[in-house]
Amino acid sequence: PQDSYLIGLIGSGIGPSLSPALHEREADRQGLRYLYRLIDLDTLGAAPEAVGDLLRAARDLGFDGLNITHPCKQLVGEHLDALAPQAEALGAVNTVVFSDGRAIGHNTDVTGFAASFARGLPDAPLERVVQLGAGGAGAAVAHATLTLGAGHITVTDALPDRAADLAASLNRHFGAGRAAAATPDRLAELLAGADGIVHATPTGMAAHPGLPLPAGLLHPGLWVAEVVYRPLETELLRAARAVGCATLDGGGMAAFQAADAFRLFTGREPDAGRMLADIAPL
Ligand code: SKM
Repeated sequence: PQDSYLIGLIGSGIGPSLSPALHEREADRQGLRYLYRLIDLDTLGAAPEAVGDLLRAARDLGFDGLNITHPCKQLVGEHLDALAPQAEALGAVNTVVFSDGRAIGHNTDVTGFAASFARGLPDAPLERVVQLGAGGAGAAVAHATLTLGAGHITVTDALPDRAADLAASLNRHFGAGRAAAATPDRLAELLAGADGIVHATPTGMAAHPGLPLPAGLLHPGLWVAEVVYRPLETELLRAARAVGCATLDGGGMAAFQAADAFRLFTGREPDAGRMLADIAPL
């Protein structure tokens, strides 16, 4: 196998991304030469639709692979030669591998959340799951949760159409009756009978402080899985732990999606546990 790699991230406003450090540190520990560069649409003054041209440029200039983030994950697919099943099912790509002149799309947000959940909440009951948030991250984690064997998932979103669209697409993919959409005013009733909550809205990030639901709806019979990882300890996780819920922070998804991408780029096995340990101090 080769021993030097050039990887990029295409997206908007990606200056604070942890990906360069996560990938390069793991590569350093494996003795690989590995550069992870930011290709920021904002810096380039480029529109999201430029992702196709940027992808071809990166391939032509010798990049081995790319991560793709907001707002390009759903735009890049049409520029690829093939899609792995997770990316095809979701209609979103976060990892592109160049090999023999072909560009193959993958989605490691799905596999990353699944790996994090399996590791962090291995015994969590999955009969009835409530998910807050039906945006890009929400679609990925809902796919992961149903792939992990969740019986039924109810998705809420401040935009009711977005929740309905995600539920419809989950039912098409996983079978009728596996998913439903609900408005946030039904959360009390939904959570009373649920096994756990997946949180996939931006609330709790530094720019969107606060709780995504009334704290009084949390009860000790729920587990709570968070997608936000900056900060690692969100107000939701603190409130959930205070009432006795088992919790999973967002660091695992961040680390495991990077680990899965690293494996795809290099063909080498990353030490995902070490990558996870890198997240907290970053
Ligand atoms: O899916 C990931 C992507 O691989 C990298 C990333 C980042 O570095 O900000 C965010 C997510 O979209």
